[in-house]
Amino acid sequence: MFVQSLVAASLMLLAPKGAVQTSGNNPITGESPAEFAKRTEWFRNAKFGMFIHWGIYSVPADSTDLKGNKGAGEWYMTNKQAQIADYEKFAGQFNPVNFDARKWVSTAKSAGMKYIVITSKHHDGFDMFDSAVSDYTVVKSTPWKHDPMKDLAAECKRQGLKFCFYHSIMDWHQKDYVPKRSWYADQGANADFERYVTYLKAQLKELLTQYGPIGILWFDGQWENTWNQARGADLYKYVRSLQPNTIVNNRVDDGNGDDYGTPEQEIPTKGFADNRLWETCMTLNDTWGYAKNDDNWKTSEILIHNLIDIASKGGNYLLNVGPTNLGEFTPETMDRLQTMGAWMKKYSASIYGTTASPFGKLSFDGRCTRKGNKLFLQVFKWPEDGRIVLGGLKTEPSRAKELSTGETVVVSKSTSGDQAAWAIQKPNAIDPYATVVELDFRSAPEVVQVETAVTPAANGDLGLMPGDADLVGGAGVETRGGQPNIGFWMSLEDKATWTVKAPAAGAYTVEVEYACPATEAGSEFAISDGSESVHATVSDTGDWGNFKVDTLAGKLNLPSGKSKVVLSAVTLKHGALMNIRRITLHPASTVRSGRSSS
Ligand code: FHN
Repeated sequence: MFVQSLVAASLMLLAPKGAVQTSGNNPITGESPAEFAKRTEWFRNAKFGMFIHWGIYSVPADSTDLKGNKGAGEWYMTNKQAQIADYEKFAGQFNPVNFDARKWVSTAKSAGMKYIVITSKHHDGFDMFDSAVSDYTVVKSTPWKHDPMKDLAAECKRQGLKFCFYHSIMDWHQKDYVPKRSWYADQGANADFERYVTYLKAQLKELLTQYGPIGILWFDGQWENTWNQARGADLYKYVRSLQPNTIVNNRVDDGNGDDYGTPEQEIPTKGFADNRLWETCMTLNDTWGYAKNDDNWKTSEILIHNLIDIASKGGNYLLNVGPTNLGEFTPETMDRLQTMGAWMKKYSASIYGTTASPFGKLSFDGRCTRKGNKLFLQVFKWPEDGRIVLGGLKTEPSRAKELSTGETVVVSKSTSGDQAAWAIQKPNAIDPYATVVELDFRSAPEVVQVETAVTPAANGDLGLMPGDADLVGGAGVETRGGQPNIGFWMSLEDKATWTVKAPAAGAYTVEVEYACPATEAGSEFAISDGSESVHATVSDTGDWGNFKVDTLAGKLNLPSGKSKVVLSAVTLKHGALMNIRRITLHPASTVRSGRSSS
């Protein structure tokens, strides 16, 4: 979840920025919104891609640092504070004799993925392509002596997937890149960063002229002080000058001229403002580059629900694979992608080419996507009574069917009396991950926003969950241990607000399920009912994924009916507040006369 380096976290704070190509012309190229829409149409429709982090770091395949903490496999040089000469030895051991481009691309295609973004060069500076300006390459420095990018570009063309490159601006190997790693003997006294930019552009020219059409140039590693928005704008223009149709992500440097946002390891609560394009990139386990010590694989259910959730908010899902040093996908990778592919085979029409749900929070456990005059309801879990209620829909569907079988689904006016609410009966054909109901309309469905509220469980508890929160700021929902939590809480401006509906005015005790490592503990937070609040200091739970439950001192007083409960940080002692899995309001035994609300 929360990548162990604050560096990644700083990316989170930057990710939503960048150009908005839906209003004015691109400030760098002058491209109009219509031209931008045409260039990015395939990306908007694709919704699902494969990220591949592959390099010589797959030889040690070790994501731990010198203290044994788990990080990311591709950060081996930093995790181990390796000298360049020691790390270079892995190039001589990189011999992926089982690499099979056709199998890799077929696996992506069968999973329902429409594009592949692969690391041409990661921060370690090792080139996984054939370069005339470097000897530190897969062709010149390994016993394999082969350029896998040629094979993958050809296979993507043959199988109809877009071929895209990841390229790191930061380079821990190249002599002219600065800043140098602090443990290096050479601190770059003779480095010439302008010469490095010339080298960077020379390699980008090779990538953009030797491998055919490149769908996306996925930049990364733009956060160090030698890079800036002016350099980013220059690089954006340079890439587009070589391949005008290539899409460039915001990590070229989050300037005023990039094409889309890249939230990482998290799914924004809502889509980006102004219809800005965005793509969540995420690992299958906890590391991008293969690490034999990382077995924290996400379940297929989480992955399928993530794909649906992202599509329902108008984004793309870039799901990462870390191939081994032999050039193979791990068995867990194959298992997850095959399961996702089976679901997509049934229901991809509810994902590809769709736009975000027109609804606010739904009253059932599921999501919605839209395609013209159709709405698709992806139902994760059917209630005991076998029906869901869709509120806020003023237009009656002309037809409803289960998408994979065509079975007619019964839709009737909800008995709640709400003219915009419809009861939808569970079909016979149910999918274990998510069943999709297609609603057809003779004209564009009219939708009104319905505010949903958290209502009490049978025992009177009010359970405030991450997915029900209205999040403001950089905080976002991610998955840990198979359950959602709010993470990336990096600012005093961040806020989580729940709308709750209490049956009567009353006092509630407050219980918080949270996680925080010792290095980040000590911040203070408050939970407010609008007039009073309870405060606490975050204590150490051992790790970002090690959750514990604390009951806070004090009580909240809720009025009968709807009201707001707000979580905010009072102080941030280090970089982040905590991860929050759940806040539970328990009715206190003593009930005070409370305020009433509408
Ligand atoms: O530092 C990299 C990391 O290794 C990985 O490549 C991710 C993928 O988005 N990007 C950076 C961390 O934000």
